[in-house]
Amino acid sequence: MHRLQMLHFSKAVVEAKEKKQAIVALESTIISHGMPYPKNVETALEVEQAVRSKGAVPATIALMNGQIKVGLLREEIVALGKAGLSAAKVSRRDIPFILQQKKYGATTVAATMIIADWAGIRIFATGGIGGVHRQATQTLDISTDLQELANTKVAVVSAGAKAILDLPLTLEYLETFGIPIIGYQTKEFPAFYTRESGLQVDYQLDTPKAIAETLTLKWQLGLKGGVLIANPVPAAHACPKSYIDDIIECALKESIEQGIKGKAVTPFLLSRIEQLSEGASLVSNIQLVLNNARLAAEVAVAMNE
Ligand code: PSU
Ligand code: MN
Repeated sequence: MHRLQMLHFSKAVVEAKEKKQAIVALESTIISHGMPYPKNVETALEVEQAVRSKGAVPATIALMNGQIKVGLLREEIVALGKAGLSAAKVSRRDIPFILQQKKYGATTVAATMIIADWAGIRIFATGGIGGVHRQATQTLDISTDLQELANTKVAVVSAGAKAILDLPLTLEYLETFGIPIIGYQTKEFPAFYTRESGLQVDYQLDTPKAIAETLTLKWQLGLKGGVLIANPVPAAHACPKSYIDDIIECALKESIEQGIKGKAVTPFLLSRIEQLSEGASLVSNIQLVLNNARLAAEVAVAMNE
């Protein structure tokens, strides 16, 4: 069977394809591993609504019962949110295993990009991509998300990269692999919970139209790979920088003491930061995802024009 026959599109996504409407891909690891239940479900549904509010159709991607789902029903989002950490966190390497085992698989940025590409969806919204971890020189912990951006033809709207990472090394890695970073209405690379990082993006673009035209040119030229669209968290919902930096340091120290490794690192840190900030980081995280969903929808609509 060809892989395209293995994609299970929701009715809403099939209709959107038939009508040639703009579609935005959404990931599911953020639901199962990125936020606690029931906020994760509420947020996932609001993110879909945010995409619709800007005239595009959302397609949340996940693996369920041996199927590759492009577009989830409300009940499916609820089930994945309830499954939480018991769902598999699926990156590139995991896709065939979780399909064969017919388990719930929540797709990371990397896996969602792969499936979005198969489905012909070019724009994808997440919270913050994975990147080069601090201590990577010893642990070699570098998210597969970066390799996927280097290779797969999908643009990812993200509030920069997660502040738990080594952001200067993440930018070096992106540069090495020729992955462009567009700052939306900013010259500064945003740091997930905050708008500022002290680091610069390659290009500031100020309109969804300019972004759409640039993406179209990149791909018309046959330049492989994706683009990172860095969209800062709305100022009203950003965390104070020194406050959140101290909390991140504390959570990182605990992760080392407890020997947290591999794909457990990011979920552990996000949840510890949420506890230590008494929920403040979760508010920022939710708001930045909604903001990314709106921009992704605007870019997807502009690409359709
Ligand atoms: N954005 C969020 N929360 C998340 C993620 C993104 O606001 O939990 C997820 C994405 O699925 C991303 C993953 O691919 O974190 C990164 O995991 P790792 O560092 O293990 O590659
Ligand atoms: Mn990792």
